[in-house]
Amino acid sequence: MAKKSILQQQRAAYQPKLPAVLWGPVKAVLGKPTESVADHEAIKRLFPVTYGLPELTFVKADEPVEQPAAINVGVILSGGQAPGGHNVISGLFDGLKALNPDNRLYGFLMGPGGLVNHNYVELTGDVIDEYRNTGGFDIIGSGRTKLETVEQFDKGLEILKKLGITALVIIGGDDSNTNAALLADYYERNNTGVRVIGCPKTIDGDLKNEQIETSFGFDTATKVYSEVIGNIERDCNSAKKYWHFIKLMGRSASHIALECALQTQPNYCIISEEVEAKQMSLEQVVDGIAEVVAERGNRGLNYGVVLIPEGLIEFVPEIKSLIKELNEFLGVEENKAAIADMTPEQQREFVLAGLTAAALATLHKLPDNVANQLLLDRDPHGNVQVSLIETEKLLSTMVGARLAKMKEHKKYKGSFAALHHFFGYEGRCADPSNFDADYCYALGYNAAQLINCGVTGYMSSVRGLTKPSSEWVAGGIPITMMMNVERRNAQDKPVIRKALVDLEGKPFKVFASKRDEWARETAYLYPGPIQYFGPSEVCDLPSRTLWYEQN
Ligand code: FBP
Repeated sequence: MAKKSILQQQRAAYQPKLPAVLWGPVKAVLGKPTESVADHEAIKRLFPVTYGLPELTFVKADEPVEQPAAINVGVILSGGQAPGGHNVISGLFDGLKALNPDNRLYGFLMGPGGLVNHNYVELTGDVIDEYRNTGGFDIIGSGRTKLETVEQFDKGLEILKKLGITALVIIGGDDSNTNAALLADYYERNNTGVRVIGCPKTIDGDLKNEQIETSFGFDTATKVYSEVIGNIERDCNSAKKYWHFIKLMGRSASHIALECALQTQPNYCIISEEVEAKQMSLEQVVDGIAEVVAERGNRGLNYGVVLIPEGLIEFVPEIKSLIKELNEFLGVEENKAAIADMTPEQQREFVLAGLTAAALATLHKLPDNVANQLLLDRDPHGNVQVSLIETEKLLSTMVGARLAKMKEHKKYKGSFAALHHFFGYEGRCADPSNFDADYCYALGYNAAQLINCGVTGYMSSVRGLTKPSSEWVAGGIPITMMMNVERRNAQDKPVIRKALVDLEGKPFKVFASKRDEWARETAYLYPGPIQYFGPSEVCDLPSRTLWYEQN
């Protein structure tokens, strides 16, 4: 058994807080039939059995409840790690055992691939106890295998039948929950007797909507990044000689960058969604930063902090069109087959030959490493792997060149030295904050109740998250309700609509009202490390984003 740190030993004893409604037996209250967020007819066709299901809310059962027959349940962790995944599993385990001590839980290994390839382990009490309140997904591992073909569904069904599993919980982001919905509908319309429940996971914070207030992991990851950004700000304010360009994970949406800006008050923070809304070119983005650097430099302040969301490049309109064109081209089956056996150099030539003049012009403006990543690197869901693109270096180089020009024109007299950072992996496996520990445990415990109700195609939902946890509302949301049709890999696909930063929303408005002051002044805030022990106003603090959205 691995040795535990002193904090880990103390933290193992933490008992996550559950909503009061889940403290005993529950009764499901069903709402009205639902509709998808858009493309109703198309989504209905694709999900003939699970489309239109009602929202479900749990209330306390008013009569004694008989113990249900024992069942076996499977669980999968899908996609990028997010703090709190282990607590979803421990909540699910405890919820199942509370329903019937003979219930059993199996974990499929290394993501959805474990289901297809029949790799699994039984999760017993001893195993679960080792992982309570810890970060990481190492209890069963995670992976990005996309579950969407009938062959995969049938292969999965073989092992589910063999293990007597009648419910599967998929813990994942928007793409993984989309796959969970496909699987749910397929198993239901084929009368397999297997139900599927999703759980909202991703540090990116982009799996949220009117029903799902936040995805788990966002709170902890942003607290970790904000701690380190605060430390860098303090270093910066002490040495007074560097500009720090900090790229922050978060894939497409800028929720993480915005949250960290609200927590640390840097000199500059780019919000990709604003760049797109204002149709800004890369040069204009660079000009925005250079102006702040020059204004401070001219007052002798040759230091500062710039936050950059990792997905920025995809939101610059000309680059967005380029990526769209590339995705269409790379999504065509003949093109996929043609490049399969080519060397990287041949692939590059082949793709370049298929692009329009406008796309080629944009591509030629970019450094080779960025161009190559846009050209060929995609994850299994067809997304550009933005975490691999060094936007922070691209921007600081362009800012340096812009400042040199300003100096020639006597508009800048400071000095500019840049340092680069990328925070992403540093926060994805941190021990969950109290908020995430409680939220995740509740999501898992609640998933057990959804299974017990016999529903399928639902996402576990816990709401009212800025209130004390005892008042949280628990229930289930039909996954099809969050869906629309989007273009992916040259095909129209049903997907959960991604939540981008709302430029009319309060978190952005608060940021926008303060940023000029933060650019000029040195107004840094140092949030410090996540606190697990101490006063509730420090330990149970929700993210600023969630707070502003709800208050
Ligand atoms: P999910 O969407 O699966 O939660 O992953 C989030 C994320 O951390 C993104 O922020 C990042 O772009 C991506 O994963 C990195 O992927 P990988 O872990 O495969 O390098």
